[in-house]
Order: sequence, then C-alpha cells, then structure tokens
Amino acid sequence: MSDNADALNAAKEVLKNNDRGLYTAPAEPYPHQWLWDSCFIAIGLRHLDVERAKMEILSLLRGQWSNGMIPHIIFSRGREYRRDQNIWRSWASPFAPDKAKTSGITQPPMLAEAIVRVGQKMKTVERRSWYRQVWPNLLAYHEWLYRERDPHGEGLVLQVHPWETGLDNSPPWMSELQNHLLPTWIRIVKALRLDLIIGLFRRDTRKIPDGQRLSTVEALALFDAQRRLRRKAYNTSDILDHSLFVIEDLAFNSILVRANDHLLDIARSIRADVPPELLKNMKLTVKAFEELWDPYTEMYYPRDFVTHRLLKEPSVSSLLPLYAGHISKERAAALVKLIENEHLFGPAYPIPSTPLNSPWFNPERYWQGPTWFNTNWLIIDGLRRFGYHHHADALTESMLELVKEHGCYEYFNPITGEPLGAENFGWTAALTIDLIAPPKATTRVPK
Ligand code: 9WN
Repeated sequence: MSDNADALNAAKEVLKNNDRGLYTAPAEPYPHQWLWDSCFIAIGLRHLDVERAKMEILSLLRGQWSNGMIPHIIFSRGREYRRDQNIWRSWASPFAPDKAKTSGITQPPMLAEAIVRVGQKMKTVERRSWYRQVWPNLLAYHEWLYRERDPHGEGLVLQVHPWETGLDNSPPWMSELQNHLLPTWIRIVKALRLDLIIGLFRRDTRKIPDGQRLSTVEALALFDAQRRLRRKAYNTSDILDHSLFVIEDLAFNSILVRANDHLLDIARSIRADVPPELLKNMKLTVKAFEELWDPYTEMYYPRDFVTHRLLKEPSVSSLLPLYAGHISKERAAALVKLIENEHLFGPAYPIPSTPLNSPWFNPERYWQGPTWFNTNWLIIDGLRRFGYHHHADALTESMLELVKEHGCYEYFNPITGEPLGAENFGWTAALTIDLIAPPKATTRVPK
C-alpha cells in the first residue's frame, strides 16, 4: 500500500482543511453541511478518528425536523450566509428546528450506512451504545420517508426535486423537465436565448467553468421547482399537486433498500423494536423495487409517481440496484455487462454518470457524464456483495489512479481522466481513504 501513501496524505489534508469544527464542508464553493456528503465523509473519517466521524453524523442530526425529515443542507451560521438561508426559509415550516437553518428537502438516505460503517470501527459495547444514541433519529427519518413520501403505501418513496437525488441534472430528471415540465416563463427565456444573459450572473460558474455545471435553463428550472416547494412550506401533502417534479427516483430508492437492511441490523444488535407498520413498508419496498425493471431494455429506471410510467433514460442510477442488493443474480449479471461495455459504462476512467451512448452524454457536465467517487463507491460495495471482486478491484484501482495523478477533485472526465469541478472535494478524499483502508469482510452476499 506504500504507493498509496501520497494519495492518502493528500486526502487527509483535504479533510483537515474542509473541517469546520462540527462538520466537514464538501469544498470551497459549498460552505454548508450536506446530508449525503457528510455520510460519505464520515465513512472516510472513521479510519482517522472515530470520535470525529461520530461528530460528523451527530451534527447532521441537529438539523433533523420534528417530523423526522433530515434536510439536505444545514446552513452555516453567519451574516454572509443569510442569502442562502433565505432562499429556503426553513422557518416557514412548524417542523423545522429552531437552532439550525436548513433546506426543506432531503437527500439519499445514506445515514444508516454511515452509522454502520462508523460502528464497525468500535468494540461491541461501544458500538451498541453508538447505535442506541442514534436509533431514535434513524427510526424517525425512515418513518418520515414512508409516511410523507409514500402516500399511497406502494413501497417506493417519491422525490420532489432533483436535488433530493443528489444527482442534480441526471438525464431521466432533465429529460422529464425538457419534454414535459418546463414552466412557461423558462420556455420563453429559452426561446429568446435570454439564458445566455442570465448565465452571466450565476454564482456557481464564477470559479467552475459553465460547461462543467448545469445549463442555465436547468439551473433556472431547479430554482423554480424549489420556490414551489417553499410556497407550500415543504409540506408533502400540499406539494404533490403543486410540485414541478414528483418522481420515484432509482438512486434514492436503491439506497433506501440498503438503508432499510442496515436499520434492521442495527435494531437486532440493540434489541430495539421496529414498528410493525415500518416493517411492512420496508418489505413492500423490496417487492415494489422490481416494478422499476424494464424487460425490454433490461434495465431499472425511475418512475413517474402519478402515472407509473418508467423514465427510460439510462444513467449511473441504472447500476445502483447492485448496491441495493436483493435483485436476482441474473439481473446483477446484466448490470455488470453494462459496466464491462466500453461504449456504455466502461470507458478508460469509469464509471460515467451517464453512459457514453446516451444523447445526454457530455464528459464534462456535472452528472451528465463525469465519473464521481460516491456513485463508484456504492457500485463497488454492490459488486463485492454479488461476488464481483475482480470488477470491484479494477474500479478501485482506476479511482486511486485519478487521485494520485490529479488530487481529490469533485469529478473527472471518464474518457481522459481530466479533473473537473471543485478541487479538494470532501467525499472524493474520504472515499479515497476508505478505498485504501484494508477491506473488512463484514458484508453479506445476497441469497
Ligand atoms: C445542490 C454538495 C452537493 C452534493 C450534490 C451535488 C451538488 C448542490 C449544488 O453539491 O448539489 O444540493 O449546489 O449543485 O449535486 O450531490 O451533495 O457537494
């Protein structure tokens, strides 16, 4: 492992510099605490300092709403951040915490995975007390997911904004937007090419070239979608008829399936009762997940909540059922074939966030092509549980090569390996540390 020493040191340095005391900021352009970022960061931090890793998770819980939701952002304090806090105005909801200003939506439920991974670094007694400490929050979060986000009791949870998936501009959501959902005022902006002028005022493209971020039309739509949610104080039952997006996302539900398994393991370990209603819902999720499979294209997809129409645009989410587990060995093998195919998900620096043959593919644009460390980490974990160790090792190696060559960037060009987005990115650093750490044989192979 000595040839990994430089990458390891660089990664440690990033986490040290991004440390804001209670939590770790994703990178310089992202000064707040993000839900799934902190989960991935805790997974890396556990190898350096278990107490600090616990704190990363506990600081997330300070943002939890009284209805159980864990918000996708907890804003930094300070006058300079008022503008960001005001965009969301979490105080419009009676459920928002008094002590923290937050967003009003969630992000993929990586919490249970992070709790378990941090727990793996403890002795049994300490681990049980850790589990007991976070159990009420974890339980309340999963109960919220079903109560609010599965209103018809169908087993899959819905998302009301692309930011909830963490894959902001991924093809299935953006194609829904462009084909069916674009608000009239944005259509006009687009037709008159006013986006070229509006784009000059964007904050996010001041430090990162605009070809690597969302298009201005997409960015405007995401803000429009956010305003609609704010107008309804983020109350799901009021939002449903009002939201631009109501989609049962594939990445989110894949992560939920795995998180539910972790929740059950945690409950078993501390002999906690899981409410029967939640147990019933969790079982239904595993079953309902198979409704996302399309036998014609042999892939899983997200689904429109109302019509149940599959949104047949392949993206890196299409591979995340490997992480979910529970899918058949045959279907897992079909997904592995996609990873092996150099014209789809298998270019020189895998795994692209959008397959190379997609009309949406752009090797530099955010979640429409670049290779990201967090989705790769999820896929590696899934590959190992299905016994594809050779594939998992090869993917790990190519990721470490990227960091050794360029440092901990936010994302990378999957064809050339060129570093893109923000430098010194938290989860790239944390997951590098985790990939370098000796693997632990703790995960079960699905039946
Ligand atoms: C919006 C922080 C977050 C990640 C998301 C990534 C990006 C935010 C943004 O940054 O989203 O939440 O400003 O684009 O898409 O996955 O959690 O790193």
